[in-house]
Amino acid sequence: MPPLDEKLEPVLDDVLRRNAGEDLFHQAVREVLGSLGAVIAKHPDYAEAALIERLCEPERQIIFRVPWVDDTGQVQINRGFRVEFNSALGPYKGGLRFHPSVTLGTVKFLGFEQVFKNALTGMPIGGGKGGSDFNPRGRSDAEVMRFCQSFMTELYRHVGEYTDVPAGDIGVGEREIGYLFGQYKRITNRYESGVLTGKGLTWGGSQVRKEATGYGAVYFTEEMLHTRGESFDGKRIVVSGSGNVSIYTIEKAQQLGGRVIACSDSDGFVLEETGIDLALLKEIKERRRGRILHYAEARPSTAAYFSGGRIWDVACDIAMPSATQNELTGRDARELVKNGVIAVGEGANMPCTPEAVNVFMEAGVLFGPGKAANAGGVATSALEMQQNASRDSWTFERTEASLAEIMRSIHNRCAATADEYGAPGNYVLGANVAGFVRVADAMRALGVV
Ligand code: NDP
Ligand code: 2IT
Repeated sequence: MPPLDEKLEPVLDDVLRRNAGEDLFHQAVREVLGSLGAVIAKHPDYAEAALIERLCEPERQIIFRVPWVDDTGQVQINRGFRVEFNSALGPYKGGLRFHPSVTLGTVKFLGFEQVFKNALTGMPIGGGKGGSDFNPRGRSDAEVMRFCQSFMTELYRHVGEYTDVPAGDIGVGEREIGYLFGQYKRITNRYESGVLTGKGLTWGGSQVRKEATGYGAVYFTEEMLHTRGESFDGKRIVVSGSGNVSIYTIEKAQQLGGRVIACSDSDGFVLEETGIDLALLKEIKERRRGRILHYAEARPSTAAYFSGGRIWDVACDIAMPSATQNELTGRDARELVKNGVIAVGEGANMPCTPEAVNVFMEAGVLFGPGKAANAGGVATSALEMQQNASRDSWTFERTEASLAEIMRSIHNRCAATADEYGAPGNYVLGANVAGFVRVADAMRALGVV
C-alpha cells in the first residue's frame, strides 16, 4: 500500500479517533486514502472544502432494536443498522447483511466501499449499507419472517424509492427481501417496488439480479485477462464461499470454459479436480440450505472435503475470493503466487488483506478490487430500479447485455484512470480515483451539505 500523503494523515487520524475500535472501517478508509494522494497532487482543489473529510463521515447512522419471538416462544433481541453514507449521486443504495459478526464498524466499512463502487458504475446511486447481528443459520422460515418483519417495522421510516434503497448481502437473499418488502407494503399501503432490489421475478424483480454479482466479477476478470491475451478458457479456478456471489461466479466461469475446482463455506472446502457440479451445488445450497460437507458427501468418488483447511493452498490460475472480508491473507497470497496464479478478482467486499494485495501487486498478478469487480450486483440493482420506475421488465438477454457493457466500461474506466495517474495496470488506484472523482465533483456542485 502506498505511503499516505502528508495532507491526508490528519484526515485518517480523525477517522481513527472518531470511530474508535472500528477496524474494518479504518482499513477501508486507509486503502482509499492511499490512492487519493495522487489526485490531490495533480488537482489540489480536491483537498478543499473538507471534501475528503466529509466523504469519510456518513450522512446518517441509524441503530435500532429488533425484538422478535422465536419458535419456542422466547423473545430474542437483535441490533439493526442502516448507515446512509453519501447521497451526492442518488438515493442511498446498498445491501443488508444478516450475520452474527455484524457491528456498526462492519456496516460503515461496507457503506464506505459502496459509495465508490456505486460511483464507478456511472449510475445515479448514492452509497449506504445496513444489516443486523441476527444469525439466520438454523432458523426456521417462520423465524426469519418474524425477524424481517420486526426489522422493517423500524426501517420503513428511513427507506423509499427516492431516499434509500436496500438489497441483499450476506444472509439476505430473495426470501428475506420478500418478507421485508411484504412488511413495507403492509405498513405503508403502497406497492412501491423501487424501495428494495433483489426482488423475485413475479413481484417486481429484475432478470439477472440474482446472477449479477458473480457474472459481473467474471466479466471484469475476463477484461483484465484480455489485456494480457488470456481468457477463462481451460483455466483452473478457485472460488471461495458457496453463496449467491460464488454460485454465479462458478456458473459464468464454467460457461466461459473455465474449470472451477474448489469452493467453500465457513466450515471447510471441497476440492474436485474434474470440476464442481453446479446443478448439485445449487440443489444443496439454494434449495436445501445445506453445507459444503453435504456436497462432498454426495460426490464420494471425485470430491475431497477439507474441514477447516485453507482453500488458497489449492493451486490455480485464477482466484475469486467471494465469501467475506479479510479471508485471503498475505500468507495465502504468497502461496497462490508460488503456485502460479495469474489473476485475482474480488467477488466479496475487501476479501484480501492489505498485505495480500501488496503481494499480488508486487508479483505482477492481475488484481481486480471488489469495489470494481463486484459492482455488477449493485449496477443490476440500478437496472431493477430503472425497470420499476418505468413499470417495465426487460428480458434476460437485454439485461445481461447491459450488465456486460457496464462491467466492460468499469474496467476501462479503472484502466484509463490508472494510466492517467502513471500507474498502468493498477486497478486499485484506478477504481479508488475514478470513483472518488465522480462523487467529489457532485459534492462540490451541491455545496457544503
Ligand atoms: P451469501 O450469504 O449468499 O454467501 C456467503 C458465503 O460466504 C457463504 O458460503 C458463507 O459460508 C461464506 N461466509 C460468510 N461469512 C463468512 C465468514 N465470516 N467466514 C467464512 N465464510 C463466510 O452472501 P453473498 O454471496 O451475497 O456475499 C458474499 C460476499 O460478496 C460478501 O462479501 C458480500 O458483501 C459481497 N457482495 C455481495 C453482493 C450481492 O449482490 N449479494 C454484491 C457485491 C458484493 P457460511 O454459509 O458457512 O456462512
Ligand atoms: O455489496 C454490494 O454491492 C451489495 N451487496 C449489493 C448492493 C445492492 O444494492 O444491490
